[in-house]
Amino acid sequence: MTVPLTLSPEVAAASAAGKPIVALESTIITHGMPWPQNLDTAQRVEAAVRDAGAVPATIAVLDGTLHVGLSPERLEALAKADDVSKLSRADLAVCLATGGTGATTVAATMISAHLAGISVFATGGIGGVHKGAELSFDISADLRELAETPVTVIGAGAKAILDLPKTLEVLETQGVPVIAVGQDNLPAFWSQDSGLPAPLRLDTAAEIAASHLMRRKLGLHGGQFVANPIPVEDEIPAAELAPIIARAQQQADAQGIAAKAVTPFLLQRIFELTEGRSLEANIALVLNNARLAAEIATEIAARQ
Ligand code: PSU
Ligand code: MN
Repeated sequence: MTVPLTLSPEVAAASAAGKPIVALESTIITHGMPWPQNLDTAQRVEAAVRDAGAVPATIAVLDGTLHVGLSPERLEALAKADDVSKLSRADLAVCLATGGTGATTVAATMISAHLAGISVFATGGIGGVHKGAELSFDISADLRELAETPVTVIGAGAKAILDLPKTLEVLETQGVPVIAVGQDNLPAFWSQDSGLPAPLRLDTAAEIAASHLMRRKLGLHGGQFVANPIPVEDEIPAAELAPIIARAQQQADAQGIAAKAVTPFLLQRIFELTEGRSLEANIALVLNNARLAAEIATEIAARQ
């Protein structure tokens, strides 16, 4: 029995030629953004990767096959569908074994990218330790995946809906390098600055690529988390967002939202409470991450 894995023709050709490839997740399309901005963003992110000289590989499970690289038609169908499962590490095998369809989270996208030989993956933000985790135990499987699977993940920090100090503690315990790009503090997704010092700082794509390859030489399991701050002109300052996030969290608690539903619920409520501004910032930061990921993938390909 083999893994039902299909590379798109473009990704297969890039892979055979040793060209830089950037993996992209699909949960952000199906659960992280509303239609039609989700499709428009997914297309623009792919274009941003291409403009920076790399090949995009958007990843999803369609009818029991793990697709690495989606045709424009498949991407559009996925963005339009409203009954797609959210697949993390725990869900991937069941979905594939039963012929299901699902969108991959950061964790499942890392697993898939690694299977396809892709080292670099761009997203918006990673999952982390939720506020109130001391009672709910809600800690994203993304953190454990970063400790396990050797893919460099570029995000704009962790979402301010999370408990950021606890998220950093878990990443440190798991031995995951958290690298802020070009600044000392950890960025906080919609905001440039979380107010927390980042454990590590690097300033160039070349340094991040060298560090990725050094981990491989050392035989270390797991990936790197690269926290790339949102451009200043696109950010929503943390102080402005804090009361909005608190309100969204209260509503989630009052409605008993739990498990997989928490992140999509909070993102949707924050979208409504900011009258769409959070989505605009989210789109800008994903594009920014796609560009940096393409540079890092190019640096890694040049050194191999
Ligand atoms: N970042 C976004 N939007 C999203 C997510 C991240 O801007 O929708 C998704 C990612 O797929 C991430 C997931 O892996 O949320 C985390 O979900 P959970 O907290 O349930 O592990
Ligand atoms: Mn969770």
